[in-house]
Amino acid sequence: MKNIITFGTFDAFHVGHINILERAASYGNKLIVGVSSDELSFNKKKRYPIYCQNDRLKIINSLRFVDEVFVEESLELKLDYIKQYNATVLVMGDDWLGHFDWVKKACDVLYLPRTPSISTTEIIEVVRSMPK
Ligand code: C2G
Repeated sequence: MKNIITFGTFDAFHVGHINILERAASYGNKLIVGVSSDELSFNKKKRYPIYCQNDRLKIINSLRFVDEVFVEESLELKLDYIKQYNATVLVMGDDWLGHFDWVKKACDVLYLPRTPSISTTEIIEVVRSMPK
């Protein structure tokens, strides 16, 4: 049994999120996803997500290649989550390259290439710039 763990805000859910979750799942038998709490998201991005944490959890939990979800309360708790969920691989997009190497004592860490040309921030900007 190989448990894969990954983390993210997954706000305004888009194909880049699907791609990383689908690829993460392909590395093991079980995919566990830590979805950032609204407070953690605010601390990271200095704005609250468009979708509240319960809705973001519900969306991620409904995907066929996701087995379990939980609320990620802090970036510093990564090692505790990895141990709690018996994860053998941590998968993150390469915008986080090197950032979580400190958990390598507990599991493998894989940084996968991000899907180009799409992000929640870009979606917000496009919608904002649309004529009323
Ligand atoms: N992602 C991607 N391609 C995109 C956009 C996002 O592969 N075009 C990936 C990110 O690299 C990340 C995941 O999708 O691995 C979730 O992205 P975000 O929702 O932006 O998550 P973030 O706020 O960076 O949270 O503990 C770490 C985090 O909580 C990461």
